[in-house]
Amino acid sequence: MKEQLEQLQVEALEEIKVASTQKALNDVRIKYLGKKGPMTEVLRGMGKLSAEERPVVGELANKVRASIQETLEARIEEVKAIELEAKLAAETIDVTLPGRTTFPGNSHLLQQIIDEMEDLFVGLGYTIAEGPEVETDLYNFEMLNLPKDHPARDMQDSFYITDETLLRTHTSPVQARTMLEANGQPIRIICPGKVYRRDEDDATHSHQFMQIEGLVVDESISMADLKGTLEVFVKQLFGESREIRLRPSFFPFTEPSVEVDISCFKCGGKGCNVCKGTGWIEILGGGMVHPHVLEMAGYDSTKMSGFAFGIGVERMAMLKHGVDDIRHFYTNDLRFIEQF
Ligand code: 2NL
Repeated sequence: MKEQLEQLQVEALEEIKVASTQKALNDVRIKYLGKKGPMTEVLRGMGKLSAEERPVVGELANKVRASIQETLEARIEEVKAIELEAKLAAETIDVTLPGRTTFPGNSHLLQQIIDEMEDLFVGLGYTIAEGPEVETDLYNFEMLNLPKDHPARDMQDSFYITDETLLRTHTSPVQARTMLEANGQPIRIICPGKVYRRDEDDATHSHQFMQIEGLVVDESISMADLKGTLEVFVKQLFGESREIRLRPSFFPFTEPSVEVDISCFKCGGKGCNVCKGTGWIEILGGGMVHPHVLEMAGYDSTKMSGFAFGIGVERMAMLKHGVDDIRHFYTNDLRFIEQF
């Protein structure tokens, strides 16, 4: 039995030595120390031994088991370290390699101007209203005092989709819709968005451009409210020392109508290339909402009045930044876009 135990120890230690994975070592453990293994068998057979032999063999068996156990544990630690090292070697990354470059973007210049205007008017208590770009003849023209065959429709040559639907030529239909929804109640809105006209594209015209229109309807709104509002807006976007000038004009949806100039921000009014020597720059159009427009939208024009104005966003951007061709805004040339 002694020889049997010593033989077992030699074999087990040899197998432990050559096992190179944790799984193989676990298999060795089960094979030699498991319930069905040779150690258990030897210990079971001890009953047959004499009283003198029993403690001697018992002691040896314990030693052999402890030896196998210890060697196994030591080898497991070794194998774990080897496996970890191999894993680390396989997963090595070179932290000195340059990473992938990302380019943080920013808003397009036109969007920046819209954001600036929205912030200002929201601060004055306005709400931002939006609506569809494919509009009906009713909202785009008729509700704005431009009946079918009215000659003023020629000012806004349009892209028709059917006889009754077209790409909106201004954002005013959003205002018409908002007025109808208001059911005769006061409103104060600005409407930014894309509009479309059947223009020949050139340096200052595009078949698609952006507009911001404002509309206030309430009791006793006057031209003074329009002028005061525009003064605040112009000083905020073009500088505190800007002044405005109102000239009579015509729009079918406002009466009276005005065109609004600002004192030149480049020369301050002396005359230069930006203001073409006049000292003034035309910036927007507006006026008092035509009583017929108010009535069509459900207001009692004897009790309520309103002002409205419309601004071309591209024109604002071109003036502010000295951009000489409207097409720069849409061609996505990074040399242009990245300047803003
Ligand atoms: C311009 C002039 C203008 C309006 C827009 C408007 C809208 C409603 C009622 C009355 Cl719903 N008016 N909008 C009024 C006057 C001028 O725009 O030159 N825009 C670029």
